[in-house]
Amino acid sequence: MDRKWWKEAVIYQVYPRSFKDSDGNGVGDLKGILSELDYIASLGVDAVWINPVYVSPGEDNGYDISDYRAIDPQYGTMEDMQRLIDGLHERKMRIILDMVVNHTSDEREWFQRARQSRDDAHYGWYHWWPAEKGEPPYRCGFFDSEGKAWQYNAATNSWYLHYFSPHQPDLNWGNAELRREIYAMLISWLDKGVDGFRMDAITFISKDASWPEITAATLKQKYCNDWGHYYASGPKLHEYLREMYAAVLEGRDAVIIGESSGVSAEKAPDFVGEDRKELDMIYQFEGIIVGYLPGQFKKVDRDGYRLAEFRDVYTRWDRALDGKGWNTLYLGNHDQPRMVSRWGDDGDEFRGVSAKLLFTFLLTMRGTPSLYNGDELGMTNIRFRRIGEYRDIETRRVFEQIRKKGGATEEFLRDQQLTGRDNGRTPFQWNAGLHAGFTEGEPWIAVNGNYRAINAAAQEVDPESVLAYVRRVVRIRREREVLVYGGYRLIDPEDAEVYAYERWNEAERLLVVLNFSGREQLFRPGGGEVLISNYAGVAWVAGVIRLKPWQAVVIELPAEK
Ligand code: TEU
Repeated sequence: MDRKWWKEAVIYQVYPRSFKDSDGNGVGDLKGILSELDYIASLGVDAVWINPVYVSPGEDNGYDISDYRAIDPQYGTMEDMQRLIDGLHERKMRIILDMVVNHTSDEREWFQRARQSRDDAHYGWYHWWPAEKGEPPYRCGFFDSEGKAWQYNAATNSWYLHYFSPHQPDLNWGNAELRREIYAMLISWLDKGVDGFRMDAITFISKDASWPEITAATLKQKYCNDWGHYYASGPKLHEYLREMYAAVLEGRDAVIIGESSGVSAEKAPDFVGEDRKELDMIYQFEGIIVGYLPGQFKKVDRDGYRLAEFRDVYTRWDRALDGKGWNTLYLGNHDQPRMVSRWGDDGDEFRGVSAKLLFTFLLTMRGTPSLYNGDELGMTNIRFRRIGEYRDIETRRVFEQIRKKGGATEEFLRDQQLTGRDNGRTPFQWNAGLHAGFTEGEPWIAVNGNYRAINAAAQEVDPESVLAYVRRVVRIRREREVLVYGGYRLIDPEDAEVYAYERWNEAERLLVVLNFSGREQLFRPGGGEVLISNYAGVAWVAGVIRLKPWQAVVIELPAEK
């Protein structure tokens, strides 16, 4: 495998809206991030991924872009962005921008023109169904209050396609002029010094514009009963990705990471195989849906998930890409609940140790890890009770869909306490002061009430904090080549509560033992030296470790001959 900076990197994701507010309007901004660059550098990370800050009406917190080449005034100016690029580079970190090219905002000039007349040159930059043909065939609109993806437009007497909200019309990648415009825009950002892109919903860009009827039965048989799988199987997807790579990435040292809903481990090499030249890495979804009840919207088993299923997904993905392409790891981001609430135990007793265990996993697996801001403090789900507390378009629209059908809205709200996206979007908890030190104004979304106990200032002075542990494990990952390029080997695949694996190469061998339970477990590593653990001591008697609840231990073993 070729060596690349992005294979060796640890990525830190900053959600600008909730990170730090510099001007008191209650919304985080670029100057806020600039004021905390030393904090970010202190984590030891190599690259920072910034969620969208382009001009946007904010229907979907910036994922509805109306100007790709300018910064939204609520986040700052282009000068601030340039200072951010330079400030990160000065500190030896790279910057990855989030880019949304599956759709635009309906306020984007292209769409404003397109919707005036079928004769407008931009009409063909979007997808339309002429009303003389009757109603369009059903497609699912994720953020639509009726769950539909077609919206009628009177001026053109036609329907436009929107996989997300009606304010997010899908771009027509079949139009070569549009594609050229997108590539030029991406290059203009690389020219400013940006080091790569996280491409939003990129697997959805190719559509079968013969618009076949997709019945419930087809969806079930061919697409795992998931619209994401259908949307990710467009006929020209690979052709467009290759064209984009050739036009934008070829010959540059930038990275392109695709958010890849609807892609299975088996198909992953088609996207990131090193000979493919399509994407460098993808963020997969199979890991994040472990424990979801089938066919239901973000509903999880209240008894938790099964470790066997979790371990199987990560092991399958590692095998699928072994020797072929490069993997990624994440357990939280701006679309997910808080990592410790979903995958660990966020109660007072085990919050710290279980968060540390999850970081041990992320930082010792094979693949580039992305750490989501706030998770390094063990921040937890806010668990809103009422729909009015939510800001997220997804939660609000799905609530509407259920209400319109007379469904169980109370039950939906209970599920959202565990899985809703706003759980991961509450303000970063800097200190025990007003609004957790995030803003001097009124925060755009409620601050989690536990900020007096969970905050960065308190953890800075506590050598046992989650924050201190994350810094230690990040350092270990950077020092040990085996943790980047070494192989992955599963140990004891049948154990119901303990996930154990080795990372190895000719010179080094590390054994990672993770007790994914709140009970003590016995494990027999057979020797070696403890490199790090999330508890002060490791109870080791006659070759057997008595693992404490949520204990993580990394053991150095003698290298294989
Ligand atoms: O997420 C889109 C995405 O691919 C999935 O979350 C998708 O909605 C789901 O798999 C459907 O089954 C991205 C962004 O990360 C998110 O914040 C945006 O809201 C969304 O795109 C629209 O731009």
